[in-house]
Amino acid sequence: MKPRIDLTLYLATDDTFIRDNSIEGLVQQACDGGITAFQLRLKRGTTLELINLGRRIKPILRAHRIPLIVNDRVDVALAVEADGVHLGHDDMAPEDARRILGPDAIIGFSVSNQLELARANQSPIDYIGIGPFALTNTKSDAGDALGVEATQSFVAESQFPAVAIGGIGERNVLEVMQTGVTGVCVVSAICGASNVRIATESLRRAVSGVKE
Ligand code: TZP
Ligand code: MG
Repeated sequence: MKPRIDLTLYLATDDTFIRDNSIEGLVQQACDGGITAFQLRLKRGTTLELINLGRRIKPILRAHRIPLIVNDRVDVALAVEADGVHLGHDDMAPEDARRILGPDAIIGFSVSNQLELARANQSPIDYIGIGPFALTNTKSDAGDALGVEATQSFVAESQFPAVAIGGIGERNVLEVMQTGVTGVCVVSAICGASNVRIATESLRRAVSGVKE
């Protein structure tokens, strides 16, 4: 059976914020604080390191019933028996990922313009990530900020539930939720926080408050 993905508060990781072996601690605190979905995203490191990391994180996520999604890498998702993958326009095509991973895998697709939205709507996916919502230093090739209006129109035209990503934090999370997205995906707002658990709790409160 396909696991459910709750997009309310989706955490994605980034190498810059991860020191030594602290990722398990970060994931533990973020789970305790109330993330609802998790994406393993590292731009550096070997394939072996990524797989080993995925294997270490999986039991923490499982204990909280939070799905493990692997960024870009279908092979890594298979190796660690993750719940799914998140793909961008230059990653493996969703059709191929679906064939390889099967009907129960969760597949996410990034959308930053109309063309990608049109492609997403024809693809065998489960959700889209719309972004960047605002300026971000976390992803150098993220592109121009979409802001409220473009995000809103992408959400309205999407066949799939949508999460907004890029430059989202406590200061603008309410504005983001006004676009109709199901939730928000953040990297620095949680990974870069001095207290991961408290930052997560407060973002979760804000997003869940809007959804009630
Ligand atoms: N995709 C679009 S923007 C982005 C990704 C992975 C980075 C989001 O990071 P942050 O720190 O939440 O702005
Ligand atoms: Mg990608």
